[in-house]
Amino acid sequence: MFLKKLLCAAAASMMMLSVTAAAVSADDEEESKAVPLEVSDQALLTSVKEPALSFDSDKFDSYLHLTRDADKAGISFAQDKDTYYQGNSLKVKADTSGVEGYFPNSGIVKDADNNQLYPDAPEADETDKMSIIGIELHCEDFGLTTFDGCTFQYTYRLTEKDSSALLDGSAWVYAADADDVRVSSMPQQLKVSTTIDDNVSQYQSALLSVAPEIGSSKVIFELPTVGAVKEDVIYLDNITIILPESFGDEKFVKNVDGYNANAEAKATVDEIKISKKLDVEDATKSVEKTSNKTSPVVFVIIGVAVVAVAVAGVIIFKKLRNRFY
Ligand SMILES: [Ca+2]
Repeated sequence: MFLKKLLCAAAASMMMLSVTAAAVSADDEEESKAVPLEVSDQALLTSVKEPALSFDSDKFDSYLHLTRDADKAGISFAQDKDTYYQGNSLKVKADTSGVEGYFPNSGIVKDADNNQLYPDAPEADETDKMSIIGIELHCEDFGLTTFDGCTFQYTYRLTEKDSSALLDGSAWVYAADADDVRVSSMPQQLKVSTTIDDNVSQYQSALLSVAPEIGSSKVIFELPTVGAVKEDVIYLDNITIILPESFGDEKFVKNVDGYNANAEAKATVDEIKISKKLDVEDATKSVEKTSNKTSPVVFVIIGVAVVAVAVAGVIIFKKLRNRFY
């Protein structure tokens, strides 16, 4: 009996050991995916901030890629000269009768009552069960070994009409590894701005920070198209890639597609929001200033009163003088 128990205990510890070993090797595998951030040529960097991708010339074409399942939604992209943030922009279109299956962020989409819309959606790393539809950037195109630790600053335009083509009215941006597994802990959600009326020509600015040492090699702009769609889905402009502080002043990835720095940049939604707020503050201040000052009407009333008193005084004085003299 004792021997049996001992054997069982030994078997259990062997199992524990093998499980631990498997976990350690899985961890090693995870760690081995992250490579240090290096640039293949220092000349690819600049200390002057400029967009790595500006979409101002047609050279941008070789720096953009369609995602794994982009063809399922007939995703295509082209330069757009009419609706831009600065110079020209990128227009992404979809042409599909519907896409089957889940999208990578289906599991975090909530309904109006804050309940998960797709509780059975697969986990983020089960990419083979999901359709990844959209466009993506690859680190090697910009001479980088990884996007780990980099910050992406960009502008996007999403109209009410265009967003209706997307699940939850949203596009999602996140860093992924070479196997399309999302490595950003949370994807960035791009939605229509509800703060202004003009979503038609207005761009919003966005910032995506990729955490260090997570093994990212691409940034995916995911466009989960739903139902039959044959229209524009999103516009992008001026994608700036900023390296971590450890790179010193030379931390911006140089423009690769012919940036037209002389083209006038429009104000983004966020800038308009800020300036609107300032206007309100200024208005409040001027109201406060006015209320602190004595109104001119008060001076007029005082003036009239003084004159009235003076006139009354003169009349009384005259009457008294007539009585006594
Ligand atoms: Ca541009």
